[in-house]
Amino acid sequence: MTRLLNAMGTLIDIFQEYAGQEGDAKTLSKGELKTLLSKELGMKLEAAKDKPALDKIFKDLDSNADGTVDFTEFITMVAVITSMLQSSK
Ligand SMILES: [Ca+2]
Repeated sequence: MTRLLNAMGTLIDIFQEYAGQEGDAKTLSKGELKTLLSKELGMKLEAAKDKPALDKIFKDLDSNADGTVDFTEFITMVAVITSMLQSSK
């Protein structure tokens, strides 16, 4: 397994782990997204005051506005954040 294929496999594993927690196992609910952002990106979104921020992130990611974040929408977020990390390196 090459490093890049390994990294891609990790992205799929992470998405499936959180998407499978409740409801449709192929998409992230808002609650699943919150847990993923918290555990995998260290984002603190637990407090009630953080709800507007979470709502905005979810709405921005849900580009087809179906109320869930699918894998394509998830990897778009990963690509944007990765690009930001790369330009600050
Ligand atoms: Ca969606």
